[in-house]
Amino acid sequence: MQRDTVIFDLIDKELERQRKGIELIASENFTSLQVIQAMGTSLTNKYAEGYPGRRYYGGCEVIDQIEQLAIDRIKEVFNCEYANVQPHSGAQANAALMLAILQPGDKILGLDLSMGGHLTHGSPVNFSGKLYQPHFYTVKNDTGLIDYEMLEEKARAEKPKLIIAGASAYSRDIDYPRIRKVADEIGAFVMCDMAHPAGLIAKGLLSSPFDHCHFVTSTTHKTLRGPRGGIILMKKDFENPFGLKDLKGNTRMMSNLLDMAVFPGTQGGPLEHVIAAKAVAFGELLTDEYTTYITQVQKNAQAMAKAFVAKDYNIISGGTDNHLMLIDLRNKNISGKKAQETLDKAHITLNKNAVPYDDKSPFVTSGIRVGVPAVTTRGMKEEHMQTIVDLIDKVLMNVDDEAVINSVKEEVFTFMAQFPLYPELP
Ligand code: DSN
Repeated sequence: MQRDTVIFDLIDKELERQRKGIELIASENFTSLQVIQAMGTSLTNKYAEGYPGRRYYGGCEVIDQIEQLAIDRIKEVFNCEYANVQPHSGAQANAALMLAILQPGDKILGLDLSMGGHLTHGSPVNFSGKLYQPHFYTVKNDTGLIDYEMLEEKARAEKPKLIIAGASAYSRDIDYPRIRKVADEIGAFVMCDMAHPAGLIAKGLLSSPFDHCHFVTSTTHKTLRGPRGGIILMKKDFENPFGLKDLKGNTRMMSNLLDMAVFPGTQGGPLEHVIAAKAVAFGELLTDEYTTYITQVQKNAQAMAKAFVAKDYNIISGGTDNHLMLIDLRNKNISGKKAQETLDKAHITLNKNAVPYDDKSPFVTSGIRVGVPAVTTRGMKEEHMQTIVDLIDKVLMNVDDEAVINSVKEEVFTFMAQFPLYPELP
């Protein structure tokens, strides 16, 4: 077959874009080359519906070993009893989890999307807000911190079946014991969606949700630095409280309900080439090299936050405990949209983001979200964060000056040339 040069040329262009620019999207990262290599393999050819040792197709003896290694490694990373590595994404992981424990119309309580939450935590445009009855807690206007009093009040008033901890634009640690306490009081499950800070949790740099949440979900491609995908974890398996039994009359364990909710509940054939790449990344998580990396992520985020504050940028909550920060640009008279679009021209990539109590629409927004996992993978240290903030500031102070934006772009290219990305690739 003729090589598809059209697509491969575009793939080369995308790699070039990634190499030359400053990547600050908080949910992105650069995997190792071996993670990419595992994905581009013959494993994509294989159907393996089911789980290791209990598949619906023949020829799964190799696939079984790969998937089992992925399971074993991620269980070791988080010291937990149960892992399902098949969810195609974080959203799929959350969908399966909710399918396993909720009925349509059941109430759920999560952090409002406009306050830093996530679509799958009850947004009306998402399955979670359509199938279930969503209720929300917020962050406090004055501190930017989660309003735990409101969470407790809503929990007691609405008695949701599920309380969701976790966020996609929140820079502080989370008080899981406090959430569990009110959940126990009303008989609710607690899940943590740790998609963003998972890597920091893995290495003890943030509080662990595992002892306090019945379920933990995550993506695998953010701070965990694996391929795009999702996982569902439980520190301890337990008997399902719904009285569901298997064909032999034994009460099914939650692990069994979760497995069934992923397949056949919400997915078909697992992406075994991605699961192999997850296994590779999970192996990397167990190394000292990864611990050094993720520790540097936290240091870089703090250095960057300090540099922004020194230039009078308003960081929600005043700083960061994790890998990201949310910046309110209203004192700079620039919208999030304008900031994102102008920074893009200088090859500095980040996303516009609503800030708490935003008066602008989600398409415009008053803020930007900035994260350091990707630039830390490129090898940057605290001192480089100052350079990045200087470059961002230069663009944002000159949004209508093409000459300045172009000169920053050239500075970005020169700066990034020091930090090679996939030097083994052409
Ligand atoms: N889209 C992801 C993020 O950027 O945080 C969340 O799913």
